[in-house]
Amino acid sequence: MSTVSKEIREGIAIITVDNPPVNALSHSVREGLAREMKELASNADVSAIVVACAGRTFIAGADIREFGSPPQPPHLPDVVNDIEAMEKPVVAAIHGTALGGGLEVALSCHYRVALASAKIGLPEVKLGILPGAGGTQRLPRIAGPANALDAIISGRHVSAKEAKSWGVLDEIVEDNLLEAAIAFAKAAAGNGPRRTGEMKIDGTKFGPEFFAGFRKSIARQTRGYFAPEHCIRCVEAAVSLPLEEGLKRERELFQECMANPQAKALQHMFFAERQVSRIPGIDKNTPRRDIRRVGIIGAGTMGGGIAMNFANVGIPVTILEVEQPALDRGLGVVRKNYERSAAKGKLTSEQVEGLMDQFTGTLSYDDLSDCDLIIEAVFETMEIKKKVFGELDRVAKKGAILASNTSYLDVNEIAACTKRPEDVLGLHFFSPANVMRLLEIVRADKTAPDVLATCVDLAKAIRKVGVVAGVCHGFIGNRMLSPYGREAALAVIEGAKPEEVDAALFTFGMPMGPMTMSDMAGLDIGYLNRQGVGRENYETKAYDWMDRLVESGRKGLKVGAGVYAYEDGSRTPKPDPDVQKLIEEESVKAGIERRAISSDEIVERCMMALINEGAKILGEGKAYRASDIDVVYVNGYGYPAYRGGPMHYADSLGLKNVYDKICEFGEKFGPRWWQPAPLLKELAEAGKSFADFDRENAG
Ligand code: 3H9
Repeated sequence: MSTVSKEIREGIAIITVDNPPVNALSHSVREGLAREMKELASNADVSAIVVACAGRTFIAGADIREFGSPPQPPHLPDVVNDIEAMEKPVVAAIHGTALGGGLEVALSCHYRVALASAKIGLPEVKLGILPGAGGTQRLPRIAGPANALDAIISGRHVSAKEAKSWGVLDEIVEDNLLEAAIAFAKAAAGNGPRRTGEMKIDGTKFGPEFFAGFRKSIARQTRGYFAPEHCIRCVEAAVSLPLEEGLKRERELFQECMANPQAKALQHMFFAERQVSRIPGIDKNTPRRDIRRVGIIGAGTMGGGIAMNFANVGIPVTILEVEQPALDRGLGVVRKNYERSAAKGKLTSEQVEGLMDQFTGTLSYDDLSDCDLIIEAVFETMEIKKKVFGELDRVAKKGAILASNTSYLDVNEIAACTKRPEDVLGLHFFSPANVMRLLEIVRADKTAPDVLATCVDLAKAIRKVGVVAGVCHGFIGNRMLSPYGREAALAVIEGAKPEEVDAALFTFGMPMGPMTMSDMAGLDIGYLNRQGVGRENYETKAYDWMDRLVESGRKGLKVGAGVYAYEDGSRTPKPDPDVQKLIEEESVKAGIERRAISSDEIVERCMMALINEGAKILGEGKAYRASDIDVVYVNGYGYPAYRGGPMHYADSLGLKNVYDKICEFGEKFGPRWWQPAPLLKELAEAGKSFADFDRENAG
């Protein structure tokens, strides 16, 4: 069956795209649109045309799955040019999301009618490319260069209301979209086409200063990314060149983006994020449990942040603390967070009150008896966690899911202290829990499939990206962080300055270096970890200097001194000569002859350590796919998405090269920390990649 069909009603042709799930512009859709336009141009029975879509959305863009293979004609830029060139008015009927190539099709139509719930956007930049079918030329013409730049660089979804205020939409309707679009087309039939490409921009208002200011305003958020600058150059072309030349320029810059490795990496991330919810043994027939009320144990920063996620989507929360002042403080912090959003205009004061109404505070475990899911976010020791789970086992209703927010501890051991281990799992949120997108869902040995399935769905419902991990020390993210941090700390004791280590990894693309990150998290956290379970992971001289810092009271940013100095309450790290002296003393004590260490060596050691641990996790089955590990690192640790996560980055280097490098480090620095992961060795020797592993193991 064709993905594009046509019906003629009283002189109006209705072209319907039906290409589930999101009506992407696959080859057959482009062909169908081109075919119908050609036929309708000479069809004397038709005076106007409506382009609509079946299913849940208007066209959501080019078919990203086709990007890997040579493009097949008709090409999208030609299809949209043909639509715009029609002599009969063409009206787009938009519901759901008109994104990327979908919006480009809509912009090539002469008018646009949309449902009030519809959204439009040009999210190509998130895929490492730019709108390549006229979007960068037509959107500035109709919405103005400032709005166009905002949309193209942010890639955000713009509401119908805002899009109408930009002039992109002509009419918004609450329902009966198709009828409204047909009526619009009938009324427009006598007027002829109104072509977006023929609209004029007043270039005098958008000179070099405007663009320089814009570049400056986005420099921080787009650091390291290739496509944004190319997008801006396209909009500059829209302002200064006639349509045809602008389109040519857009084409050239589009090809440059497509050829850049960042496009591949970002497209990998797009699909990786959509893979995470595919869990072997679980499908749509696996039963789910109803989650109507959530209980949270602990109203600290973590507990409060976790609770906000549920309140935000209308799930009421009972939050438990041991003492009233701690409970009041916790709820006070939640209120402040919401009020801060209100001050930024993101919430009204009524909405703040509505959200706060979702919270019930309690000091009694018995009040958790009506909760369907209870998450503990208490102090990170096994003893305390076991006590909490003992209480939960006593009060929780039958079938309630019991979750621990532990970041390192053994969830099997926690589950075993209840009489219902099948209801127990880990839900590891990342701080600040109301902001960070990542959620590690830790599947314990006895976790029931319906418990896991419920939590995977729940992650989506609270707008998180939920990645399933197996039980091991630190799960996926923190387990990998450990060797990464070790190499960074070793580089310091071997001769690099902390600020050199940070600069090297910041330049690589990390949002901050590991030293600054440790100061922010609190050096005492790592210190405590090194004394506790899993201490064998830290048996190295790497941390001696950090331990001494903690013992001398330098616990990090919160006390104004850590690896760096933070003068007069400043949050800006400043190298401290006292710390440097201490480091050098520790080098002597450890018998290490300090040497100059290049940024390349710092980055290579940290990255190879990360990749090798990732390969171990994958080989042990603690992550289902390499791409899940990439999702964890990009969403939980700020790993540059444009490198596609550590495992994709390894693939881009070639696994043979990665394996050889790790062997080389083993010879240089000793085998203790540089045993190549067996899976890495196997893949490297077979000439395969982590992506091959994922493909071969896809369930
Ligand atoms: C572009 O247009 C370039 C042009 O400017 C120039 C060309 C010359 N292609 O996200 P979901 C799949 S670039 C192929 O879970 P939701 C997705 O993988 C494109 N497949 O649903 C998933 O498959 P599966 C610019 C796509 O309701 C299924 O559809 N457009 C595409 O949460 C459902 O997706 C974009 O970047 C695609 N374009 O969200 C829009 N889109 O079930 C990208 C989705 O096998 N898409 N799939 O895992 C989205 O943002 C969301 O999918 C959308 C729906 C908001 C539409």
